[in-house]
Order: sequence, then structure tokens, then C-alpha cells
Amino acid sequence: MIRKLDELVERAKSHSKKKIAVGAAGDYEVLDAIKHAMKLGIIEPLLVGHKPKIYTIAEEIHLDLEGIEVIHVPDPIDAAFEATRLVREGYANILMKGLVSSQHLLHAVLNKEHGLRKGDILSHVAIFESPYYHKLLGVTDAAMNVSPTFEDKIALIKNAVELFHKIGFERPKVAVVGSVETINPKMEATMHAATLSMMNKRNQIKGCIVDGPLALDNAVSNKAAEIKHIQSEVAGDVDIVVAPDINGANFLYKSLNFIGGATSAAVIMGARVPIVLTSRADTERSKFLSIALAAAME
Ligand code: COD
Repeated sequence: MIRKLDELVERAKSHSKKKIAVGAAGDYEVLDAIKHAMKLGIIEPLLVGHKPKIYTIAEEIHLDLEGIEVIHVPDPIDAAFEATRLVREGYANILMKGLVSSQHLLHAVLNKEHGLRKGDILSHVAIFESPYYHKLLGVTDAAMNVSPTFEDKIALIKNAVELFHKIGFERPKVAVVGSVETINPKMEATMHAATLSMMNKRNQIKGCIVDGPLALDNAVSNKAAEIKHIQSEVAGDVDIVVAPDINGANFLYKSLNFIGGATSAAVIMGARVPIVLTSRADTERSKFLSIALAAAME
């Protein structure tokens, strides 16, 4: 089982090279991450955006674009649509966001005619390596579904579990978290968590072990679980945290990365292909690891 994000890179290297279409590719960190992944033979890019800008940045960062297809679409929103269309047409098997807002790229992806929907809910899954946790930690959904309904949460679990299966986890442990580990009818997230947990026990949610409600402390710490007398296969050893909504997940995402010493990789799951949707504030390493995560999936 993978325990470090670097192992994703090794996994991606062992697969055949993937083609990645980047929408609005004229961005330093994005092109730097692409350069890094190209050097390791993980990907071959298809760059869509403002061509002169892409070439200027490439020269500055010593990215050799010889033999690389660069398509001139100067407007970032149009470039996001064009990159998405190219993926849909089969010219690439990963989509990546460049210098365009997440919402614009997501609109292109969700477009009924030209987008990348398969019919399911799309959702964001981030994977963290933290110096304070003994394994990788998945978090969903920090970037796409604002207020997931109960049904949405079933899809969020399915997407995150699918990602974990695709990187070699047989039966990931899923914690549906809230502020408390007990059911409180005034806290809808705890009601959702308990029902999702029971659906898993009754085999309505498969391929994983789901428990909830759990609070974050007892999901990641055995000691915290013991103090509360929680008996659970998931407590203290969680692989995937399902947050109540985008606010909870996003706070966790940013806390881990900015003050928790963690490193992360993230993708959007549930579309026809994995989508790399890092935010502007993410480091080059995080962008590179997200490309590696998308390329590491079987
Ligand atoms: N999966 C599948 N289909 C979806 C999803 C989804 N997650 N979300 C919306 N759709 C479909 C709807 O069923 C509908 O058919 C169509 O898309 C439009 O739906 P709306 O009107 O609810 O969606 P929009 O266009 O207003 O916005 C969709 C976004 C994904 C852009 C929106 O949910 C959003 O803004 N999410 C947060 C993005 C963000 O700011 N992330 C940055 C945080 S770091």
C-alpha cells in the first residue's frame, strides 16, 4: 500500500505515458509542473492557451517545447473549453486547469454537449502526506460540491473510493466526519454519516469500510478514539475523510497544507478522465504530484 506521495510518482512511471491537455497553459507553476512530469516520462502535454505567452514562459523555465503541440487560444475561458473538447474527442486522457478560474474550467467540464460528464456526480479528492499521520489521508470535497446532499455524499464516497482502488488500496477506510461522533438530529451531517455507515454495513456502499459520525480527532487518532470509547475499524486509521460540506473540507485542505506541514495531490473524479484542478496558491510540487496522481491511476 502506498504510504508516501512520492510512491505515486513511481507508480505513474511504471505505466505508459499519459497525454494531458492543459487549458490556459500560460502559467509559470503549471508549466514548471508539466516540465517536471515530462522529465520523468510520466506525461506528454497538449498545451492550449496564449501561444506567445506559453513560449515566453517555456523559454524562461527551460522547458523544451520541441515536438509538443501548442494550440493558440488566447482567451482563458475559450482555452478551457477547447482543452476539454480535445479530451472529449480522445486527444488526451487527463485534463488540467491552467490560468483560468476553477469555475470556468468546471463549467466547460459540466457542459452537457461538449463536456466530460459520465452521468455521475463529479467531485474533488485530495490526498495528503502529513508528518503527523502514519499514512496518506484523503479528503473530499474541498473544491467542487458546495453543499452536498445525502445522495451526493454517496457519490462522493464512490468517487474517492474509486480513486483509492485505482492507486492500489483494496478496501479504504472512510470516515464521514462532523463536529461530534454522536448522532445529533440538529446536526444534519451526523444523520447523513450514520445512514451512510449503515448503508455500507448493508452492502449498499461497497469496496470500502465506512464509519460515522466521527469527529476528525477520533478519525485520525487512536488515542482520541479510546478516550471516547469508540470501537471502530476506521477510527484512528482513516484513509478518506468525507467532510460535511465544501467549507469543512476546504478548511482542512488549507490547514493541512499551510500550517500543518503537509503536501498534497488532488484530482476531480467522476468525469470521463481525471481532472487536475489545483488552485493558484498550491505549490509547484503539489501541482506536479497532482499530475502524478492522475497518471498513477490504473
Ligand atoms: N457533478 C455533476 N454535475 C454537476 C455538478 C457535479 N458536481 N455540479 C453541477 N452539476 C450539473 C448540474 O446538475 C446542472 O446540470 C449543471 O451542472 C449546472 O449546475 P449548477 O447550476 O448547480 O452549477 P453552476 O454552473 O452554478 O456551478 C457548478 C460549479 C461546479 C461551478 C459550482 O458547484 C461551484 O461553483 N463549485 C465551487 C467551485 C469553486 O469555487 N471551487 C474553488 C474552491 S477552492
